[in-house]
Amino acid sequence: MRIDTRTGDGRGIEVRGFSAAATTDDMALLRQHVYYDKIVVLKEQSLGIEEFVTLGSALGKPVAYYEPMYHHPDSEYVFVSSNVNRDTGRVGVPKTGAFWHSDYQFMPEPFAITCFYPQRLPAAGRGTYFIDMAQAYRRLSPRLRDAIENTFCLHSARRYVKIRPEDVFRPLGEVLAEVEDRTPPQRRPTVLHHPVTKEPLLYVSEAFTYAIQDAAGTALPGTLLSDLLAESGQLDDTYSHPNIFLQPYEPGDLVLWDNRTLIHRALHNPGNDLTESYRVTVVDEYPLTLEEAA
Ligand code: 7UC
Ligand code: FE
Repeated sequence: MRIDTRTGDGRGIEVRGFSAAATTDDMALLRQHVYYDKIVVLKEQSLGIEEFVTLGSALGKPVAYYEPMYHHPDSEYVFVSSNVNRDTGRVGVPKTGAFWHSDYQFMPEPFAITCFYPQRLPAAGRGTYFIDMAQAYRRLSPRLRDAIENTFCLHSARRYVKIRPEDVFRPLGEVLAEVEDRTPPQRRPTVLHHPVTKEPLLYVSEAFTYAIQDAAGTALPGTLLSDLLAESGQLDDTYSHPNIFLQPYEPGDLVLWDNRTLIHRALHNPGNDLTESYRVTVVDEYPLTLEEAA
């Protein structure tokens, strides 16, 4: 295994010669790089479903996505984003994650690491935009940094939960009530501290964060949240904000990222080229944030 701090077009560090037979020392090293460098790209991989899940298991504990319609038929731990129609029917869900978010940010236990493995890349335009929220926090204006001290945010997936094929003809109100019941809002400090790097992170996303409160639970103005989204770069639809960077994909890339520190937004092909990707998400032995460890 060779770790290259030289980066390709994206910001991730590159690893060549990674093999599924990596030692536990290699895996521990890889995990440290995920936490400290935020993105690690394993080049030239050709893993089957089972090997991919095994890789995830070496980094943490894989979690099956709560909604089975995303699962790969051979493993519930593999989440499939795909617009491919096979003879045998569809697999996974098309155009997932095309909005700023962190995976499972709306759940009680968000993932520590996301392992993303494109299977079929369109001719042009498949990549992932990222924002490092530790950097976004450091770059906040002093006014905003002061204003969010000792505040909390509410997160919900409600705006992005996908309608399931079996829900067709159900009353929308009933479906919405079910979403609230299965995935109730989560309240978290607006600024978290990464349990490994100890860095302060701005923990808000355009897709999932919908309200900000003081410590007593009193609502703070919505403009405070929209200012946070704007300053961190999440309202820039031209993607030219200095906090945004694009990680492009080459065939064989398998990308690992720190899902606490980074938020991401899928860049899907503007046309309807066939595209498919797999992902395995894991939790680690640390709490989401240092505050929870205390
Ligand atoms: O279909 C999707 O875009 C899935 C999204 C609502 N959740 C992904 C996640 O892991 O949080
Ligand atoms: Fe995602």
